Amino acid sequence: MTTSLIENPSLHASPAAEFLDDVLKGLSFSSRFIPSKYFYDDTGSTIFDAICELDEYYPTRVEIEVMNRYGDEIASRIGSDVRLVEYGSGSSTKTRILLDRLVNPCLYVPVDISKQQLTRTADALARDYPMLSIAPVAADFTRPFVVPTCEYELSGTCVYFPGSTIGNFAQAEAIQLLADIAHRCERGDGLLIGFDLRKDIDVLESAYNDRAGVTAAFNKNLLHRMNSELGANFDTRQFGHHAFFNDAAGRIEMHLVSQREQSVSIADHSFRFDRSETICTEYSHKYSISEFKQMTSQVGWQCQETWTDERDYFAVMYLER
Ligand code: AVI
Repeated sequence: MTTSLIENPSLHASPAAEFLDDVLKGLSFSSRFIPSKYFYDDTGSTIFDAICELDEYYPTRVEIEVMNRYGDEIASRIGSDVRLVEYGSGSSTKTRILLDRLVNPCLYVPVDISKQQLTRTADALARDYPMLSIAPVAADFTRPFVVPTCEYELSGTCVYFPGSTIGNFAQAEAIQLLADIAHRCERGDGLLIGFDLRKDIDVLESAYNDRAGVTAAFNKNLLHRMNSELGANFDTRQFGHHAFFNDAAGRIEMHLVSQREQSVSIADHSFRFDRSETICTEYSHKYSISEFKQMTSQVGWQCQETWTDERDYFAVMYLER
């Protein structure tokens, strides 16, 4: 059973105004930066699903492998009769692995910024899990939002945060988000989180520079979005895609690179770009297990268990508040 979509007030207010503010602010910095959450309109979410199918892009495949292999152990760590709240639910592919194994989950709350995808996913899950109560929430989970409750007696809440999305936040922001999640939880509640591990640079860089150019299209979709939604006039052919591993910062960085000197106008503002000047559009941090334990323990989480694949490419960690 699915309840109707709950919209977070901050999403409802004026998403276009917020997008414009963030773009104008981000393009005014000397190192230009646009938050990666703006990748995910309907087109961006569809392109992201295509990225997850690419040979070079290992994180999704490997995380699914870990979930399939250790799903029973993970489900027994989480326990029965829980409310499962998923941050950035997307197409909820990995969630199905959990839902197939969890004992009597009381309520599933997928939280996502893309309303269309949320509705599609909740409808599909409701068909496949007719006994499960589903309460989708359209929200930017970095902002406060109300988590639906349920009529049954819960043993607790488990926040599920898969997909290494935590890596897309600057480290200080990631720690803040983990602290916010802890504040929204009660003592004994769980956090099941997936994150990408440090590995060979070639493997990392290939994952973000696929041969078919799907990641490049994902990156450039941001330019199309700014043109169609903010009335910007980016010449999308005059920006290239560049992704590289910044070893000192422990992260992949994705950039849009100006191919020539050019000016772009957005609303009443004009921005000049030199040739080779970039807009950073995404960080994707790669952590070690010990680094991640350290980040989470300082904000009230205790690691209970970590599961990884055979090559130690990806980790799924269960923590308790
Ligand atoms: C959603 N997120 C974890 C992806 C990542 O790997 O950082 C987004 C992505 N960007 C390019 N490819 C995939």
